[in-house]
Amino acid sequence: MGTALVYHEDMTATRLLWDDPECEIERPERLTAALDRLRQRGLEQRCLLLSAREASEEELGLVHSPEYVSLVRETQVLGKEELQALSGQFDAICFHPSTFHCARLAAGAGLQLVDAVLTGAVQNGLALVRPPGHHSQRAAANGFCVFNNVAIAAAHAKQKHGLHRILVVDWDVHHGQGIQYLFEDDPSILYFSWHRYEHGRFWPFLRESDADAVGRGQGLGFTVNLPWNQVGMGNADYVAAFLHLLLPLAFEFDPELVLVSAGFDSAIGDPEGQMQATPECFAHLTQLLQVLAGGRVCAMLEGGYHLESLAESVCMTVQTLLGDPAPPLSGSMVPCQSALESIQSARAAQAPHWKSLQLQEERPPPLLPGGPVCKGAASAPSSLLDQPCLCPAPSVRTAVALTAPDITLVLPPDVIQQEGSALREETEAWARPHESLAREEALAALGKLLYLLDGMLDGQVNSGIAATPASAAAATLDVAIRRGLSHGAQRLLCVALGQLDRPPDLAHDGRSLWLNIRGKEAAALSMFHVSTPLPAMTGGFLSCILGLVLPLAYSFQPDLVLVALGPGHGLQGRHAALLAAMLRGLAGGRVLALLEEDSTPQLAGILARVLNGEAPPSLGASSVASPEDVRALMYLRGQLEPQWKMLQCHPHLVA
Ligand code: X5A
Ligand code: ZN
Repeated sequence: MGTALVYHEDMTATRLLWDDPECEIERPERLTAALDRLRQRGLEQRCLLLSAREASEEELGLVHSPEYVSLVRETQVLGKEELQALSGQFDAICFHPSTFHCARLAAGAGLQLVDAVLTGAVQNGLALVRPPGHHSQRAAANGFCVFNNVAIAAAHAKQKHGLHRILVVDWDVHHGQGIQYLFEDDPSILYFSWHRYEHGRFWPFLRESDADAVGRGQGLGFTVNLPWNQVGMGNADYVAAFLHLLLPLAFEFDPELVLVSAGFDSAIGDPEGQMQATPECFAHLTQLLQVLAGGRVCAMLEGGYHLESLAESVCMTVQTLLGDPAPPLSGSMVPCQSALESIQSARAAQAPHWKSLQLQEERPPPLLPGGPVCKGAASAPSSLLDQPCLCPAPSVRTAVALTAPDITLVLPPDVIQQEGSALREETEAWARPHESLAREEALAALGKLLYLLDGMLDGQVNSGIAATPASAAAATLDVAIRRGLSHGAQRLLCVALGQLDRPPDLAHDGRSLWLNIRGKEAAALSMFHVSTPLPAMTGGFLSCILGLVLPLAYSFQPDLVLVALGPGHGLQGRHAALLAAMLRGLAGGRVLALLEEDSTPQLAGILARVLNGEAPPSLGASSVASPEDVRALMYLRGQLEPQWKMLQCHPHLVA
C-alpha cells in the first residue's frame, strides 16, 4: 500500500544566528544529510513524496494556546537582538525569522502524513521535519521544539478521524515531556518514552521523567516512562524494552494508529545520547511496531545530531516501512544490568494498570551471577558505522512453493509462485532415510521445498512458503533442517507448531534451536530443545511470543528460521500471521514457513503476504493469559534465562 515521505526544503531555513553551544547541534544539514542518503540508497524513489504544507493556526490550537501561537508568529519580524532576548525566556531555544514558517511546515507535515495513512492513500510513512516537536508545551517552546508536531497529529487523528486509541512511541533519547504534559490525563493516547535520565542528572532534569510518572486521573497507566540511568544502552537493551515493556502494553491497548517521535539521538555516535544502538536497531524497532494497528505507523523526525548515524538510521526506518526485512543485529544480545533495572521498575510501576503485566510480576528475580554492565559512553566506534550497510536485497522477496500452484491464492504481484523443483536424484537421496517420504506426493513436495530452500540459502529468495502432506510433515522438516545446516546456515531456529518432535538424531551442537509450541508440557530438555503447550487465549499467545519465542530467537541470532505448522497445530490464521511477522525480524527475514498441504488458501495467502512485508491483521482487544499459560511461561523463563539473556526482564541479584 506504500510509504509516504513528507518533506519541504523550506524547513532547512531555520538556523542559529548567534553563538550558542547548546543549540548549535540542531542544524539544517540534519535534513539534507538524511534526504541525500535516502536518495543515494534508492529509498526516496520508492516512497510517495508529499510536499509539506503549513499547519493552520486552528490546527496548532489543537494543543497550543492562542497567545503562544501569536507570540511565535510575531518572531517573524524581530531582529537578531530581539530574537535572542525572546529565545532566552525558554530552555534550549533559538528563534530565527523563519522559525514560525518552518515550525508550521513541521506540524503540517505530520498532519499530512496522518491524513495519508488514515485515508488509506498509504500504509505508513515518515515526516522529515525541523524544528522537532516533542519538548514543546501548550504555551512554551523547549529543547529546540516550537510546536508539538506529534501531539498535534494525535489530536487531529482523534478530532478529524474519530480515533479512540493512539499509541505514541518516543524513541528519541530525550524525554518528550511536552507530549507527556499534553496527554497525561487522556486515556486515548498511550505515550511511551525511553530517555537518558541518569537518576535525574540529565536534561531536562525532571522528576516526572521517572518510571513512577504513569499519568493522572482517567489517564493513569497511559504514560509509560523508561528512564535509562546509564549511557551506553545498545541493541539488546532497546529490543528488551520493546519485548518486555512496550509491546505487552501496546497489544493490550490495541491502538488504531501508531505515531513515532522518531528521534535518532538514541543511536550510536550521537553526542547528546551517548548510546550504542546501531542504525539497524531502528529497523527492528520499526518492524516490531508494524505488527500493531494493522501496520498504520507514522514516524516524525525529532532529534538526531550525528549526521552519519542519523542518515543511516533514517534509511533503516524508511526501508523497514517499505517492507524490507530488517538486517540482523550486530553484537551479542545481552541486556545490561542497568537496563534491566529500568525495565523492571517501569514494569512494576505499570503493573497495577495493565493485565498483561500483573500475573508475571509476582515472581521474585532468580538468583544468578551478575550480568554485564554497560560499557559506558564511547566515541562513535566508526567501525560500526563505516560498515557499508549492504542489505543484499534478494531479487525475490517471497516465493510460494505449493505442490499444485493454487489459483485461488490471492497474492501480491511481487510474490512468485515457484515452479522449480530440486533434481529428482538429489530429492530421493535426502528422502531415503524416511519411510513417510517414499510416496510420490511427499517426494514431489520435498523437491519443491529443497529448491526453495536452496534459493534462500543462495540469497536469491528472502522468504518462502512450502507445503507437505501431513503424514510427511515431520520428515520434511527434518530434511529441511539438515539441508539448511549443511548448505550454509550457521544457526538455525526451528519453531514447530503441533505434533512435530525434534528429529532424534539431530546433533546437539548448538547450531539448531528447536522450539515446539503445542508440546505436551512446558519442558526445557536442553537449552536447544524447548517445548511449551499452545496457549489457550490470545493473551497467552502474545505473552508466549513476546516473553519466550522472540527473546529466545533474538538471543540465539539465527541466520535461518523454519516455522512449521504441523499436524494439529491448532493455530488461528491471525495468530500464525503475527508469529510469522515477528519472526521476520530474525535472520534478515530469511524465514521459511512449512504448511500442511490441506491448509486453506487463506492461511497460505496471509502468511505469504506477511512474509513479504505486509502488516498482519490486528488481533483486537486481547484476552488475558490463563494462569496455566503464565505458569508454563514463568517456568521456562526460569530454566532458560541463564543461557538466553534476552529472556531476562528482572535484574540479577548478584550472588
Ligand atoms: C528534540 C531534541 C534536545 C534538546 C537538548 C537540550 N531536543 N540540551 O532532541
Ligand atoms: Zn532528543
